[in-house]
Amino acid sequence: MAASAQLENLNQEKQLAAAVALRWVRSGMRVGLGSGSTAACFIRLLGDAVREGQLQIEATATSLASEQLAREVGIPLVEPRRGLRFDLTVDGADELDGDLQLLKGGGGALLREKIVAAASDYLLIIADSSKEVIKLGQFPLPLEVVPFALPWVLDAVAELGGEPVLRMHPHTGAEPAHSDQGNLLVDCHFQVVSDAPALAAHLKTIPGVVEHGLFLGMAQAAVVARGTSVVVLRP
Ligand code: ABF
Repeated sequence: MAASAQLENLNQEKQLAAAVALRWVRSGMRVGLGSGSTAACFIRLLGDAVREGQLQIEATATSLASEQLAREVGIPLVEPRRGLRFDLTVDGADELDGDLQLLKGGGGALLREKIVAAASDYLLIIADSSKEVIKLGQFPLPLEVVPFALPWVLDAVAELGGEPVLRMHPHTGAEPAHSDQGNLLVDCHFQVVSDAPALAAHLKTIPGVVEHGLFLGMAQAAVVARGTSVVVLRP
């Protein structure tokens, strides 16, 4: 299949997964808004429902990009505050395995995504069929890293066999990319993550690693579009 046709199919899958995920939303909910292109499909559809008066919700976004989109489509936003919890968070993923263990952060929003996911009663993942994997790790595992710590983090990840690569700005490629928090992003090429809980625990011990992209035991369900059909996966 031509690459353009394959890309079109994936975009249609993203739209389909986003449309099905909208069924989880009820008026009165506080909703966490994910990041990435699939989550953007959901945000646009949610904005339509809010503007048409079908849903009354409040939301918090997991990235400045998603926040801007939410404002554009008319979704009322709430700022983080003590005691704030989300009834539902809808977010994408780079990889998801059969146990709904996730690898996230390809878009660089992993820190806010994990913060909002941890404050959510229900995390629903939306994905196209390309995200389903047997084992996590073929997609490089992102880390958010404090700039001062970079050299030592690169050494520590290399010792783990993770082949660390500092993420460069996607358009210029001339300078490092930065997260919404102003930190650096390091992509770790493990190829296969054989023990995700152990790796997750180890990464958090490396000084200067703010967060990693393994989301383990956090998702309650995933809506995955496979062609023109949709499956709902649960751990
Ligand atoms: C986001 O979803 C990120 O964690 C991840 O990178 C992205 C997946 O990208 P897309 O939906 O654009 O395929 O939550």
